[in-house]
Amino acid sequence: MKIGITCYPTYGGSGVIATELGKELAMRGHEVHFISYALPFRLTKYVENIFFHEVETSTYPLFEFPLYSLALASKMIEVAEFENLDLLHVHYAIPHATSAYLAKQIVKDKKLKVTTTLHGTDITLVGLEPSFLPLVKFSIEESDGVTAVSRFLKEKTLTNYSIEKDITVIPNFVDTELFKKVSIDDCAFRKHIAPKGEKILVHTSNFRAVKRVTDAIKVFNIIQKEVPSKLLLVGDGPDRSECERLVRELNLSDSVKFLGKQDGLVEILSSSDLFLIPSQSESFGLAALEAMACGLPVISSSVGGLPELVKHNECGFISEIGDVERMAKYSLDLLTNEKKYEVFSHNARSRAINKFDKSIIVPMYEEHYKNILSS
Ligand code: GMT
Repeated sequence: MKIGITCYPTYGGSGVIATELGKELAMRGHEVHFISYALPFRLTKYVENIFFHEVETSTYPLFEFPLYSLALASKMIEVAEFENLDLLHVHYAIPHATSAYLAKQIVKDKKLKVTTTLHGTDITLVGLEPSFLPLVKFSIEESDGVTAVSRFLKEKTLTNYSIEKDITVIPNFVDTELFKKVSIDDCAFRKHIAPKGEKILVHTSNFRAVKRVTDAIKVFNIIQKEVPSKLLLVGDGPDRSECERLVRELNLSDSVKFLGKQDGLVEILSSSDLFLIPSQSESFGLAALEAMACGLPVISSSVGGLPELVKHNECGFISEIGDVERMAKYSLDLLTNEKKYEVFSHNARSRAINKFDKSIIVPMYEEHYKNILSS
């Protein structure tokens, strides 16, 4: 198949999934054309069968705001016609599904199909803004296929947008051959962070309000009073300053490390013991899946698609949003009980391999494409 993929190319789960999917599809012999304003950040090296088409927005003085959605639609038309695409697969509904709808109406060859993958805040937050809602609803309804990354997100979409549409649930996936614990025996990173053999907790996110990163710090504050430990905060975003303030206020500057955006996630996860994800809203929780693949039990809130990923009392623990006391209690339970920790760690990796490995999920997308193309 010849597939056009559009996603946000910067840090973020939807861009990661779109890029890894494109890479895997190319490995399986499909021709993949990424269409976006920048090279997706996980597309770091040349891969046969993958092509990148940059969307450029013109800067005419009259346009106070860049016309990205229209520039994207124009590029989609150009690529679809010139490369003879079978389908456009857009990740994150806003504005990609709308641009794709426009492109589909305009391309000369009317066989072009469009499928939209709903990822999270496109449905649960941004798309619900009254001014956006009708546009998002229309663009979803007009897509030839729609997928959602969890059962939770599917239900939310059907209810919140009063849509009667067949939505296929295709969960996030991970390459468990890549995301696996690397030997930490001689790991300089772990020694540097925890020279006295302290436990290491880790949280990775884009530091947006929905991630409740301050809760991760509050959970850690309780834990470190009982067990010598360190907290690694990976990523960056709007709430980082507030988090830094809280860390100073709680006198935790020596034990909480802000690492910023990082590429070497596998080494960081391999050096850590527990993953914290206390989100307010999380349609799936790709960051938690990557941690599980590296054998980290997960302490999470009970929102969105997280309970579909984290089996409570098997590969982690789930608590109510904001219940930092309980999250800390669960964390301490695992950090002070080696045998239990080993079982949870093993369960976490096994679940990632058996349910969410790329070899299981990518064929689901191929099947989805076949259904759309034959409809
Ligand atoms: O909403 C975000 O924070 C970003 C968004 C994205 O586009 O990167 O993340 C969403 O998509 C991921 C990939 O499908 C999911 O794993 C995340 O759970 C989801 N985030 C939220 O629902 C908050």
